[in-house]
Amino acid sequence: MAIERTFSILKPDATERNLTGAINALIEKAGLRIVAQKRIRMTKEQAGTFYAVHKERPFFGELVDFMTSGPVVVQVLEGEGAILKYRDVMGATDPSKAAEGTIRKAHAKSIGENSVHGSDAAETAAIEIAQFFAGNEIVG
Ligand code: FUP
Repeated sequence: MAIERTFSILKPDATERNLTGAINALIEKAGLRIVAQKRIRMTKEQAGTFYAVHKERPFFGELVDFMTSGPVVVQVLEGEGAILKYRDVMGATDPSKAAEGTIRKAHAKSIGENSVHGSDAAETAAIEIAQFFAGNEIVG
């Protein structure tokens, strides 16, 4: 399996509860390397662009409001098969369906406030990383 990069967000429900370190520990324990990281406050425009694929869904407005309600930590993670590996470490979108040992099982509050985002494919990973990081901010 090839070395990949994926895009991660620690969402406002996680930063609010001071879980950045606890979640980063699970990421690193899984063998993923945090090769870029910054704490930002997302604008509504950034959140709308990021979740444009969900624009027509009933939860879109709430999702943008939530993602802009507090600080987030945006990250680039690197490792063998990083995209699928991080999806495994995150667990299911709905925390009541997430497996034991996953970030969402341990920390997510609900399907909306579910602590983390991770890219779902190589194409989206590249687009998402480029939305938040310049090339020289990523140090592998
Ligand atoms: P995931 O890839 O696991 O983050 O899940 P999706 O891309 O399906 O959903 C993106 C975000 O939309 C979720 F993290 C939270 C929000 N969402 C809801 O609020 N309600 C839903 O029913 C589905 C998703």
